[in-house]
Amino acid sequence: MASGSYNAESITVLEGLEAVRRRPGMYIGGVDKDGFHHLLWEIVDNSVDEVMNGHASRIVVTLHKDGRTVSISDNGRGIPVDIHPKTGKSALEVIFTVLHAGGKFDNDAYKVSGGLHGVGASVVNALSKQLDVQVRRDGTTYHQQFKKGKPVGPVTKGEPSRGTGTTVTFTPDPEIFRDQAYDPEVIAERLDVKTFLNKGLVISFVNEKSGENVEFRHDGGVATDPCQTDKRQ
Ligand code: 0RA
Repeated sequence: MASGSYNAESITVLEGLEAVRRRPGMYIGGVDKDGFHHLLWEIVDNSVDEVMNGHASRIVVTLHKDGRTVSISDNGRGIPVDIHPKTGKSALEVIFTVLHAGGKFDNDAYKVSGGLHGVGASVVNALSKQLDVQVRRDGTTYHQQFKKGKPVGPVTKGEPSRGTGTTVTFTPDPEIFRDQAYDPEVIAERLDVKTFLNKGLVISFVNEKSGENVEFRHDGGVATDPCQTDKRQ
């Protein structure tokens, strides 16, 4: 079946996106401040998984000047961009458009300990005015863009790149979240807790509104408890 044709698969994808947009509360709890921030935690958690599985060491979260657009970057393996045999679509597109895509992968390569990558990514995408994914792998840069969860075009190959990793940039849809904006203090607190709970995790927070740049790390994770630190001496 030709990719992009109007087949059963694309109808299911569109129904999934519509279901999320019609009843966002069913997927993210609500469209208030918590729901708005929940979108960011979903994407950060995918990068945290990549770090905790030993494939990445750093995450950078950027709050852009508009106060609503955020980027989450990691130096992991990069989301796979190979074409999924059954759909003729890239793995990236499936992860970002199929509800619970993680569970639908029958390829073990996409299953990782501690969960499945991509669960939640399609929900964030469906609720975003715009979402861009940039993947660095195989010495090159791949790019795909979505609006309200629908791909604007296929994955395209861009400039050569050193290293590997993924950057997701999204703006929550104001039709769904009205006049919400990201709260830098809420973000900083959450990222700090994440690095406290995950040993070795380093997260930078770049606030382009204020010009501040903070690095969160708690070397030794929960084991930095002074009682436990003492026992090692
Ligand atoms: C599945 C397979 C592979 C990478 C990822 C998922 C992946 C997902 C995310 C989400 C945010 N950052 C990520 N980085 C990686 C790699 C499979 C392979 O290279 O063989």
